[in-house]
Amino acid sequence: DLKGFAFDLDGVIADTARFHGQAWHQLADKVGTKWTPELADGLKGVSRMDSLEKILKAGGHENDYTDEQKLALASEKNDNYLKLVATLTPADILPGMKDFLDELKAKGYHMVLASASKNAPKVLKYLQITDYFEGIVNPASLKHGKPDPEIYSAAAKLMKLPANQVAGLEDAQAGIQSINGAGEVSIGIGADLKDADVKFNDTSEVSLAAIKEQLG
Ligand code: B16
Ligand code: MG
Repeated sequence: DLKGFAFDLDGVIADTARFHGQAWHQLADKVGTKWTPELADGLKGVSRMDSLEKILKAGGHENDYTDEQKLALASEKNDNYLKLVATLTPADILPGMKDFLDELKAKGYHMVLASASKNAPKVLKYLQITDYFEGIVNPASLKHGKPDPEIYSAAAKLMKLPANQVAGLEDAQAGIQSINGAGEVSIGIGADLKDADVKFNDTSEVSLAAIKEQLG
């Protein structure tokens, strides 16, 4: 039986992906990489420095910058991202997710955040939902990002639960792979997540009953 839920943040709790997208788009223009929907999609769930590398590579610029210059580019992107994120309010919680959090809390489920974003604590604060979570996996403590299972294994550990009692919610393929690799139940939100154990088209469909129905 499921006893705990690990949440991805971007694309599951709030649409911060559009802010990441805007800030990376600005950076892509600056380094001369053409911004495409495919490039944007490939950055979902990917860490800040790995995202930067992907953008540089897409334009053939991976050898144009020193490590120090790359850190400066990443920090410039983050400054722009934080300005956008500061506009978030509780009204920006994705449809149905506040009700789902309330349902889990009322029924005594464990809840933690398994986001690759170092800005996750700030985002939760702007959305005013920090208190729902008993912990946030610190992405800085991880050796490998999604799709590696490490972040979702760490989430189960935070809740002191065995993997088979944990479900993870994700909107990105890399995240679903991470959950599956950790041996947890994967809940995919959005099209094209064929490897997810439970599938929803969007957040408004997510509820305990709907999850249990699909699990059979
Ligand atoms: P930051 P998630 C991920 O969050 C985003 O999907 C990804 O686009 C971003 O690059 C990554 O966090 C790192 O974010 O620069 O704020 O540390 O989907 O795992 O919640
Ligand atoms: Mg995500």
